[in-house]
Amino acid sequence: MTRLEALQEWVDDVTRLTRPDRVQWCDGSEGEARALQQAMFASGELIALNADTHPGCTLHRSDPGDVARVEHVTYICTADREDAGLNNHWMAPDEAHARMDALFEGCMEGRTLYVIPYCMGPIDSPLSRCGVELTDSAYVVANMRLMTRMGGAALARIEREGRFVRGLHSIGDLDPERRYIMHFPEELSIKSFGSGYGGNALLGKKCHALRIASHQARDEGWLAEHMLIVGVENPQGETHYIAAAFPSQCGKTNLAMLIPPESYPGWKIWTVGDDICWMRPGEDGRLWAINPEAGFFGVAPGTGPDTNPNALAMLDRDAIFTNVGVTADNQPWWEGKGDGLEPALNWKGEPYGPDTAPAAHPNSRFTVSISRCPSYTEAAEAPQGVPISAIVFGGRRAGLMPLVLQAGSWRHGVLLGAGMASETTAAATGKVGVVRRDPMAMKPFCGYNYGDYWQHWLNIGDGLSSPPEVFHVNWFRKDDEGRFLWPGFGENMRVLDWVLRRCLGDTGVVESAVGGLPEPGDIDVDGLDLAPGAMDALTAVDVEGWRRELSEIDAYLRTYGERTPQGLLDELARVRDGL
Ligand code: GTP
Ligand code: SPV
Ligand code: MN
Repeated sequence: MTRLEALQEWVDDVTRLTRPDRVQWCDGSEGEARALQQAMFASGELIALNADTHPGCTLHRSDPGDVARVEHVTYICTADREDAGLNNHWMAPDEAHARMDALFEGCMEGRTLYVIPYCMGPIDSPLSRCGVELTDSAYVVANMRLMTRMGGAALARIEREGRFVRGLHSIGDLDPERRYIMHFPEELSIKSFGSGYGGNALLGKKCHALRIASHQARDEGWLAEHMLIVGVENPQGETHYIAAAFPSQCGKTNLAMLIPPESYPGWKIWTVGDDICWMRPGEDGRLWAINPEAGFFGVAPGTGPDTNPNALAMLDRDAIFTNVGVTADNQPWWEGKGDGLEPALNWKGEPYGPDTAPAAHPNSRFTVSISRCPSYTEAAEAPQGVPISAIVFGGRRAGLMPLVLQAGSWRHGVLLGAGMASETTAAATGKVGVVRRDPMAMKPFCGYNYGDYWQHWLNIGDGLSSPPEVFHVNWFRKDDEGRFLWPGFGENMRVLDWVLRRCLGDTGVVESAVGGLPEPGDIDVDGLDLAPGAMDALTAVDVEGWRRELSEIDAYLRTYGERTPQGLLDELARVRDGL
């Protein structure tokens, strides 16, 4: 129940359409969470894990056909098709509503409709935005409770502001043929049917905080991005914040909570966010960022003591695991966990063996509150956000792209972002390992025409007197035998160090046509076991390769026709001439 008429009317309308047995308004309390958990244990939707080794931890096994985002049935429904752009699937709003309402009709019979008021961002921040998700999935409620500020305080803000994003979700019958994720950015609403998977079902995350928010941000003069936010504190106690955009499963969670190598005594890493970043120009001419989320929905495989010890440390209590394996004594298990244990059951609950590997689905995930992260910082709660010194773009590229490249200007930085490409991963259904264009790591998440989006990025820079420096990194370069050239993970600190020294003007740079590169020896490789010649390969410019790359980027940018900003094409021409 609410005193906000518009909200009550919408809940009543949805109740009439979907016909649930009961409606439950969620308050986000402990008691509510415990009762829901008990109900899910009873229904089998959730399984309790080993309470001695993992108190409060649970496992959810999803439908085997519902394990990732589904980009081919994700739509942006704007009145004008052009506004959605080639980067999105489009459907006319009327048609989309009709199709979705037909699916939702009576779909909650025998089920409970949960009303989830949530706030994306600190509850008292002017940068935060609220929404209400209506769902028939208790698993969604449990996840939203960790991922957002959910319940009474959010509802109070919604009632005060009167404006909120409306998200309607049902798992339906999990039939992939009857699965759609529809966005109506002009109405601030979302309709999602037929999937219980994170990005499709936790509507505060990709649907609201990226697709709807990016559209809203363009109108209101800010940015909603697929970026981590990390603070780097030097031994003098000064902290600088970096925002970094890598595509799905390309290292954001890992970079956001890395542990510096031994050669960095006195340095500290502070985690503000690992997936989404909302940034606004401040009165001081800098960009200020908040993490709209309150938890992590992180990739489990590969999370081990050598790669991401901070993540491992937060996963031993009060976490929800989705589609991981379990050991004989019911501990969660995944490839790369490095605990010396053996899986007994795979993610489908089948006895584990060579024929039923891998134990964990490649897109298996953990959900956990950000406050459990050892490198969590209270700065994540600051209403004004944190000032951003550097923006870093990066992708999964076996060849060409160097370890790190610095843009010569904001405009060049926007080109580096718009020219991004990366190998596809298990985060979305479809082929894995195919290089595709993924500007700013937003290909699946930009809620409007990419051409307009790049122009918006250029405009934001024009309004900043102290814009962040912009960089491009690549942790995933391989040698001819397919081995990674760079050790990655905690060692990425060495690159962040160079990035910050460049921001402060404390070190030089080797200028090249495609961007600034580290001077030989300027990236500290003390204690690293690099292959001979690795550093040369990682910092070289392959002129022929870059010619081909730039001509591909040119052709790609031009597919957006009249919406491609002239400023971006001019910048590209400048770089090509320089080569
Ligand atoms: P989403 O949650 O899908 O947006 O992903 P993310 O960008 O947060 O990716 P995440 O940090 O979870 O990493 C995805 C995979 O890449 C994991 O299996 C990691 O182990 C691996 N990975 C992360 N950082 C590095 C790195 O520096 N080098 C290498 N080789 N692999 C990495
Ligand atoms: C991603 O795919 O980029 C994720 C996971 O962060 S999901 O929230 O499911 O989109
Ligand atoms: Mn993501």
